[in-house]
Amino acid sequence: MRLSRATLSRVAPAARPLALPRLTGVVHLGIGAFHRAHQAVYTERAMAATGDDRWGICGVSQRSTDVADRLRPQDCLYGVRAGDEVRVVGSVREVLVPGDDLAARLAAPQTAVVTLTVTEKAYRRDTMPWSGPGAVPGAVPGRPVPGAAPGRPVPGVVGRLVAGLRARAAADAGPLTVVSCDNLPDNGATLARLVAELCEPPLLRWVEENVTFPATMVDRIVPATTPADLDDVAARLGVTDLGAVVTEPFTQWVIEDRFAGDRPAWERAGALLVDDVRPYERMKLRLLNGSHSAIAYLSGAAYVSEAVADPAFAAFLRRLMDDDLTPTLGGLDGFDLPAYKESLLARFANPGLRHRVAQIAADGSQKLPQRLLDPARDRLAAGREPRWIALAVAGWMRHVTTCRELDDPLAARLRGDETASFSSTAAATVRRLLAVEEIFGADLRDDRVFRDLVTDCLERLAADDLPTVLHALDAD
Ligand code: CS2
Repeated sequence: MRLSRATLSRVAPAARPLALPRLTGVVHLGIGAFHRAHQAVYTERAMAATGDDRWGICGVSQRSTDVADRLRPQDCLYGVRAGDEVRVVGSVREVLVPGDDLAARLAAPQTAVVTLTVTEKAYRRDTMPWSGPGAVPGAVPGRPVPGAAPGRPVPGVVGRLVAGLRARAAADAGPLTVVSCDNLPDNGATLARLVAELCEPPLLRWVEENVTFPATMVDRIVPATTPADLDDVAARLGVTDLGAVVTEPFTQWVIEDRFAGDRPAWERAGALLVDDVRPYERMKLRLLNGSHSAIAYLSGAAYVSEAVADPAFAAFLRRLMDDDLTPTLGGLDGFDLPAYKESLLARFANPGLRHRVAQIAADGSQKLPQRLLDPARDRLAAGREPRWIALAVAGWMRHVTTCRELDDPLAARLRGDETASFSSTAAATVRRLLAVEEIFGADLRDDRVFRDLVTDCLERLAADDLPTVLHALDAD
């Protein structure tokens, strides 16, 4: 028996949805496991706390029909298991797939908020219509893209969003708040800039007057769902659920309080609305995501929990956080950073979460800059040697040059001629990869101290096993 509104009565009362909305007020771009375990849960809780049932979610898949195929037969209901608790979430009302009329949803007057979890690479400037391999002839920023039409928007998430904004402006459907929930610094302003580049002047004026792009920090560890997870959730719910997600109990959402119009009462669901998200965002991107990337490229474990179960590796993560990352954080007066760091290690150690390091290792070119390279810059500017960051970056370089299949939008360039071996010297590899300016910028490419640190670490990783390398670096 499949989960649906009709079969909800078979689910234990405590596991039934907290709210079943009547209207759709939110459009979410990128309805993957993360959204279903994060914003969708906050939105449902907000509706339950206030009784305001206008905030159903229209989820949008960017590329495949997989989520729609799973959720549509279930009336878009799905279970979230966090620790030992499973509950069916009721906030999603429909799922759109590529080709569906997203612009009409964005132009609907009852849509007041758009949220996005579309991963770092959707924000790449070099995929805009006037640059990169997919460039459209004659395309320039600030002019309609040649060939683009309401039914045929510019490809990419930002292109589809702009087509929706154009439809909304034409329909005079009122203000809209667009909330980027991706792990990027200044995610709101970054998205606003990309949107502006795709808008012709009259549309840009309308956007400036009617649309805001608050910044947010989102946090919840959500591994990709496995068949075993689906079996487990089905056993707990008593019905089959092909849309289930398994996550951790911890969840956090900090949102810049800059809304253009109405919104769900997310603060009633535990979200923090603040004037300035940056201190939180920096702390999370550097300490949590930075540590995650270090685990992905150095530990050699298959799962995050296995990596941190090794005391020597956990000690390395502490040094990375304490010596190289924490000194780059500010504006967190009164916040208990030592406790936050310990809580991160405890979350990573959670044996109930089967979080594959391969999931984190993907798209390194899009993740390293904000997680590890910006803090490296800060340390270098302070005259310090960020050796633990350098070790993680060397681990990434080893990964890039030796892993069997590199899952990264810059894969072709990163691989270069060095296929699957340390055929060249560490120094040559470091020099070649540091020259990829989209990742390292000209400043880190030309920074002798940084280059020497990374080269030293890569040489050590090639010569010795990780415990030996960690021990030697610690003793230096
Ligand atoms: C992870 C994040 O895959 C990754 O790169 O670092 O998805 C991480 O699990 C989340 O940001 C946690 O909030």
